Amino acid sequence: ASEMNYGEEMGYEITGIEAGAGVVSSAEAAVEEYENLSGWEVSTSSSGAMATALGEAVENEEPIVVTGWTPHWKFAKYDLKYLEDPKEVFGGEEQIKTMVRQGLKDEKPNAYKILDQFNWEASDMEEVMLEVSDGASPEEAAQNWISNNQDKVDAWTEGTEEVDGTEVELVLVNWDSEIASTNVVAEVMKEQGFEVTITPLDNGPMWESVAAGEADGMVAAWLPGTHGDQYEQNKDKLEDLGANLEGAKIGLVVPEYMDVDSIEDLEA
Ligand code: PBE
Repeated sequence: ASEMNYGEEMGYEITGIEAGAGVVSSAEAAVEEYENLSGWEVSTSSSGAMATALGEAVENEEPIVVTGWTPHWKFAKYDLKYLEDPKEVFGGEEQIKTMVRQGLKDEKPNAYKILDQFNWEASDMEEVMLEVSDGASPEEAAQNWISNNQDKVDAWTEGTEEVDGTEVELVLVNWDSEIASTNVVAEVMKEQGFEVTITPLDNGPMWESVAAGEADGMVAAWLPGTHGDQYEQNKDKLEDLGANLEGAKIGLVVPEYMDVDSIEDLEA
């Protein structure tokens, strides 16, 4: 049991992000499943508001529990830890996958091939995220990463031909991780001659727009757990291009200075 009554200090609140995020649904499930969390609530706002609240709490050494995920720059900026999840509500290791609309392969084969070949490491994504969190624009951070990683980019464009202004629409949710990946893919495609639009949506609409063929694709599918429901609902209308990143994870995250290691100990 923790020595301090963190629950009371935090107003029995888990600081969430966008209402449609998988990690928010999982946090709500955790509140249901862990008896010690009865009476707690998951607040929703935005990833940016969560990051601000986390930064302020750390500055004042106050307790906070956030809905967290990896890859994310917050682990490089602050000393944080995932709370153990003995009931496995948040699932295990995840992949981030690329989904495209049906028909893309025939209509825009070069765009399809780049999206299919896009694949990087958690450390790559973190590099871009950190630069954005330090104030760079997503395009600028993406271009910097591209110029330092030309070998990887060459593998993504291998076997493709340059195009002359073919339009591509990518969709994302404005999560820091997806801002990084989507902008890197978009900048690579622009260098190949595509005209790329990035449209931010909520999570459900992001999946539905690709399934409906309104958008060409997305690189933001967290599976098998985080977006499992969205995948089940839309999988018959999508083409799954496989993982673009391995070793992703979601969970409840707290600062290291908090004297608690498990979700079960939050309000013991
Ligand atoms: N995330 C980032 C998303 C997926 C990517 C973990 C905040 C979510 O929870 O749906």
